[in-house]
Amino acid sequence: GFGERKAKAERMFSLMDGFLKNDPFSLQKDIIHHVEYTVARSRFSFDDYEAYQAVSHSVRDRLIERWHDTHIYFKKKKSKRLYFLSLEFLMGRSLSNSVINLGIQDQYTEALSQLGFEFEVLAEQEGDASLGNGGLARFSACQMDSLATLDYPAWGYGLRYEYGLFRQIIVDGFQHEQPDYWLNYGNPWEIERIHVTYEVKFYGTVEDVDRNGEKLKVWIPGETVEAVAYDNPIPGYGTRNTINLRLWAAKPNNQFDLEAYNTGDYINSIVNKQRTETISNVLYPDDRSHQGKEMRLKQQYFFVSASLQDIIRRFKEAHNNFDELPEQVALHLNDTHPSLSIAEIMRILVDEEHLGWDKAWNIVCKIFSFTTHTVVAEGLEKIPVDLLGSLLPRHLQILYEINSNFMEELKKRIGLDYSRLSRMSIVEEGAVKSIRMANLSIVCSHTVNGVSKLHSNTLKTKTFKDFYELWPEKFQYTTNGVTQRRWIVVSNPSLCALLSKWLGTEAWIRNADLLTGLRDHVDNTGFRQEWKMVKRLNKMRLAEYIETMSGLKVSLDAMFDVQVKRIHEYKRQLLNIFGIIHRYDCLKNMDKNDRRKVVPRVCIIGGKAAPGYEIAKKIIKLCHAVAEKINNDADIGDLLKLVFIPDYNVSVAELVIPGADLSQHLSTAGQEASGTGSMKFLMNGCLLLATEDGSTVEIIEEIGSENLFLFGAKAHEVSELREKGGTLKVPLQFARVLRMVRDGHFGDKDYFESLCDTVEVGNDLYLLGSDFGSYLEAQAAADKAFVEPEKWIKMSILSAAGSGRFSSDRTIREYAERTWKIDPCQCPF
Ligand code: TH1
Repeated sequence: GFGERKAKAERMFSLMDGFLKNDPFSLQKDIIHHVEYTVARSRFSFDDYEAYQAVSHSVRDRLIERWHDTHIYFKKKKSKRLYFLSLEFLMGRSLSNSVINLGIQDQYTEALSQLGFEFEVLAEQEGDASLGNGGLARFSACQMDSLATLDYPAWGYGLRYEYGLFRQIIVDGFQHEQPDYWLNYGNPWEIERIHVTYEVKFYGTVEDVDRNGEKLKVWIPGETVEAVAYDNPIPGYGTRNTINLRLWAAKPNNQFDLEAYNTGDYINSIVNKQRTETISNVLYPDDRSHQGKEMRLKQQYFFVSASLQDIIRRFKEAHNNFDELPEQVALHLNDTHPSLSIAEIMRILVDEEHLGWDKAWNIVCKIFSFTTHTVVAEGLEKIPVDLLGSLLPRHLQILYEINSNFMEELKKRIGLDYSRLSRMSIVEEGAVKSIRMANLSIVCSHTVNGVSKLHSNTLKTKTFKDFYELWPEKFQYTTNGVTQRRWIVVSNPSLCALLSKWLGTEAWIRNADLLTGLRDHVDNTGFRQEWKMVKRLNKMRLAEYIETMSGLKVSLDAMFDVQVKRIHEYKRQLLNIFGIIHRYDCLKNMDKNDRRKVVPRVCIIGGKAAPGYEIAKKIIKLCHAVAEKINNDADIGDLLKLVFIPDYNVSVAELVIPGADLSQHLSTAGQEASGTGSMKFLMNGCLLLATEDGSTVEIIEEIGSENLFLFGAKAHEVSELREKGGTLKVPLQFARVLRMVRDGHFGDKDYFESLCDTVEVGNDLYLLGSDFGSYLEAQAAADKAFVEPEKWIKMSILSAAGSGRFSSDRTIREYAERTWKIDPCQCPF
């Protein structure tokens, strides 16, 4: 009985000798314990990596205690839960983040120094968990941190890719991709749950069955794969709450098919089984573009099916009526990637739970919310009907039925406007008949979120105009954010200390709005001096990194000018490179006297190109070619340097962002849905040079346009400029730079030709030519501000002071209150 089990549990707990203790002495004991028994190294001989492993295991133990308590508490409280479904999470490293959020960083630092180790050195042993591409994936990670910190009863669900985002290596200036087999040395941050498994089915046929007069559809699948859960504890800051990120891995299931067994084809049947493991094998490296690939669809369904089985099982443990589902469960679709969830939950409720279509549909429409991160209609996910029908035949039927019901309802509302009906249909007719995942998500979600104000307006007036007119109340926007725990506390400890000192409190770590308090000190010269020192220190760290990586020595007096993000034409790294060529050209044509007035610059560019994205790869090569020329020109010296930082990822970002004086965000206005990099730079007191796009528009509202360098066409001007295309006047400087590249100033004339073509008059989709003049003016304004250090520092302070709104805590609170309708649920200490 219950009493007996409780007594047993209590006895076991007393055997544990209470919870783990966090004083430096106890920590040392635990670390040494793990060296001996987990890492299995002899006590007195272990290297930094082994020490990192042992330390991580001791941290993991502490996470597990809180993670257990949190889940027991959530269960007891029966509060409504949020399930955050995302195919991508860019978690980066976990060690520093965990000890900081657990509030035991000082104790660990001391414990380790008594053992003869430096905490930071061990933390750097860790490899990144790169289970995502770019902004969307890092945003998911930031949101998990905020969900935990704000005590929301939330779970994240994702895929445990064995190969994360490829490693970028540069050979001869060209990008090469190498596999990121990140689990090679084990992963102390996950908990394998061999008993939490579900069968996921694919292929097969659907049969009509008559069961006691009731007509049923029965799916007879052709392939079964097993999903195994791997749990990743996510600790909140300043709370005991530690939530779960559950990632699924595919395992072949253990039942042999009898036929193979009987015919004696033992080896082949094992080889065939191994194929199923490949489902969670590798992350697709395409950012913002999609191809109708079968394996990608398999991944999506594998993820959706395992997650929903898990969610429904948990729901059924505590409730026996599906009418309660909307009060107990919120499902969030992070972009359309998990949107097969809609068909899957309908299948479960209709085919397995026998609720009947209408009842099921009413429930389903109340539980989904959807965030779209994209702008362009061409970027929206579409799945060819043939592909879907073969992989998931029953789901295709369900999608057709959802669509035909929707079309009927729509006809009643708008009449027989066939062109509008066909635009809004979930099924796209055409050369390749396909399912429009965004339309599906909009139809079934109670809320459709944009990621910035500007993006949301684009959704309402362009991308999803028809839907907005039908359901204006569904459309919301929730501006993105980033977590100050990772982007200040973990990555910039000196700034962290400075902020706490001058704000007189550490409370900003949980409440970023308090950063506005910095405005009170902006005229204090002592404060400004310290601010300057912090920046200098971070520039030093970055300069050291650049030197070890590339051998290049850079001057700390130069302006560190950074553009790091995925390489994309719309992000216009090419505009940056053209600006650098122009600067170089000017320097070459200047006399000694004029040169003395020039602000020295270290231009830093970093980012990965999708492996199949030719133009993006050429941009990387051009960057190297230009760097080669400039950096080896003795005549230029420290006045201009260009560095490409290879393999940009979360941990590199943690080093680069604090060390930047200026950062560039150059997307053609209207193209960047939000942009979250800019928020991280802003928090770190870095000035922005940017177009009025996505999140920048809102940053301006917070810090004032006088504290950043804006340029370029505004979003509402872009379509007109594009139409004028060939007739636009391009500045002479632009034509000159383009000519230099075409003429082979930077070698590889033929190779760069097609790249140059993309920005030629009449062809210049992203408007590099028409924005170039204004870009150079903004750059000149930045130079001018930099030679007045006191002015620059004030702008820097005011940037950080206005960054509070861009904390993901604010984002999550808005989602929780407005969209998910969930309440905090704080586990007692
Ligand atoms: C990005 C957006 O481009 C960026 O503007 C935004 O800040 C970020 O999401 C977070 O909202 C996107 N990343 C992806 C990745 C894939 C598909 C679409 C997008 S949009 C794979």
